[in-house]
This record gives sequence, structure tokens and C-alpha cells, in this order.
Amino acid sequence: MTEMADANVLREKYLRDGMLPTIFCNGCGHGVAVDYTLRAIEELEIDIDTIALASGIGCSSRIPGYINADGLHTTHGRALSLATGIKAANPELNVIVFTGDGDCTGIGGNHFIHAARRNIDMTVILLNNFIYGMTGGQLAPTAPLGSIATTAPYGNIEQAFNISELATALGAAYVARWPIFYPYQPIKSIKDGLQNKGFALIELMSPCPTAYGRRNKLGKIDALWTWYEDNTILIEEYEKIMNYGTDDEKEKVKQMFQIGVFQNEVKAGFFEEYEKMVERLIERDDAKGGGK
Ligand SMILES: Cc1ncc(C[n+]2csc(CCOP(=O)(O)OP(=O)(O)O)c2C)c(N)n1
Repeated sequence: MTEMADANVLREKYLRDGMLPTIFCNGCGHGVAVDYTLRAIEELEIDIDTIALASGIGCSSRIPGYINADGLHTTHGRALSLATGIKAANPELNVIVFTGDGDCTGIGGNHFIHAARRNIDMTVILLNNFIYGMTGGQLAPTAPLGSIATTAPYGNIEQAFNISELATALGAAYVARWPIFYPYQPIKSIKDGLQNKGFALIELMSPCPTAYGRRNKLGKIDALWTWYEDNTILIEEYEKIMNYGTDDEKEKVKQMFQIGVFQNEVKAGFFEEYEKMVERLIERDDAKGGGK
């Protein structure tokens, strides 16, 4: 592990001072995601001018505004489409998307499914706080069963999206999920995602004490962090229990969020495949006499 960069140095180098302080509430994990991303960029020595950011709408989608890189703050749920356009226009760019669970899997769900299926070359940092934070706490499609939200005052009765498993099933090249309070693994995953040529999803479980926590008896940050501790399990541990555990242990871990790296494949992203196709067609036309 390289030595951790000083936070003030990162702030000076990468943040737009005039945009600070952020809109994030006390105890929100979104600012930590900014820190992890900047550390990943710094450790990989990526020139910030080669980065293009995109986001939709929501607290998490405000992040590109704080980072001194070119970016698009787009419409709700459409960050991945705009990011696809950026990558198509200039495949040299490192495209990073910041999005929320509502933005990406609620209103933007279909775009997410197809961007992952097509393995579009980009890094998506999805901040899953189980709720529509910015608009005051409507139910998100990721909210666990029983969650209280403004639109679910008697408890959520809908099954939740398992975002990382969905992306894995769709064939995204890189997929990882970490609670935000793990300091090293998310940075490593963001680095791996940035270096991966295909669609990289890093789902960060980010607490929202204001819109989710207060309604769910998790308003104090230590209660939320304990909840994450109690309700997450490393993929390797999960598999061990499913193979060798008792029935009770298996039932218990099935209710938990698996965390870790779900998928890490080396395969060409969409635009690399596209370039190859163009080359094939040029060769075919050349063989036919230059298309004359
Ligand atoms: C088309 C459209 N529908 C609804 C909204 C209202 N809206 C703005 S942000 C938001 C929810 C964002 O939630 P999420 O993506 O989970 O991000 P968070 O704020 O929790 O980080 C909604 C519903 C909008 N701006 N545009």
C-alpha cells in the first residue's frame, strides 16, 4: 500500500474551493467517497485533465461539482447515457460516474442494466444509502424490507435490488461492494475499476443519517455503523458458511449484504470492440478494392 496522501494536499490539488463546504449532512458517507476517489486518482498518478466526470441528480450526484475536473451534472437517472456519449466522443478519457441508488437503479435502472450489459468502458461509483436522500426520504428500490420512508410509513414491503449481483449477472467487467467505513478496500477497488477496460461498478454503502437513519432508529452515526457491521459479510465468509455452516447460520447470512469483489475480469469494453469492428470493416473494404 502506498503512503496515504495528506487530505489538505488532496484538497488543494483536486477540489474546487469555491464550491465548499459540501451540501452533505453530518454523518453522510458521500464526502468519504470523494476522498477515496481522489486518493485512487493520486495513487495511480492519473492526470486530472484526462478525467471526465458525469452524474445525475441527488446528493451523490453533486460530487462532480466539488472536483476540479471537467464534468457533466446531467438529468435524473441519465448519467450513464451522458457518460456513454462522452466516452464515444473521446475514448481516451477516463470517464467516472457518481450516482445514487435512486438515480442509478430507480429512475435510471434501465440505463444501468444496459450500460453494464454492454460493458461500456467507465467507472461507476454508486453511493447506496437505501433512500432518496436529496428529496427528503422517499423509498428507493434498494431499501431493505421493512425500511421506513416517507412513501413507506408502515415499512417497505418490496424486495430490494441487489445492485452488485445484478451488475455481475449482466457481465460487467468489475464489480465490488464495500461499506464506506472500510478505509482501504474501496480505494483499491476504485483503482482496480479505473484500470479495468470495461464497465466497473463500485457500490459504496454510504450512510444517510438524516433521511434514512432518523426514520429507522439509526439516526446516530454509531448506530448506523453498527448496523453495517451486523448486516454485512465478506463474500468468502458467506461462501464458507453456505458450504459448511449449520442451517441456522445459512439462514442468517442469506439476509446479509455480501461485501467484497464480485467480479474482476479482463475483457474488452464496448468501445474497444467497436474499434475492432471498424478495423475489420476497413480491411474488408480494402480487400474489395477500397470500396470503389
Ligand atoms: C425526472 C425527475 N424526477 C424526480 C426528480 C426529483 N429527485 C431529485 S434527486 C432525487 C432522488 C435522488 O436519490 P439518490 O439517487 O438515491 O441520491 P441521494 O440524494 O440519496 O444521494 C429525486 C427523486 C428529478 N430531479 N427529476
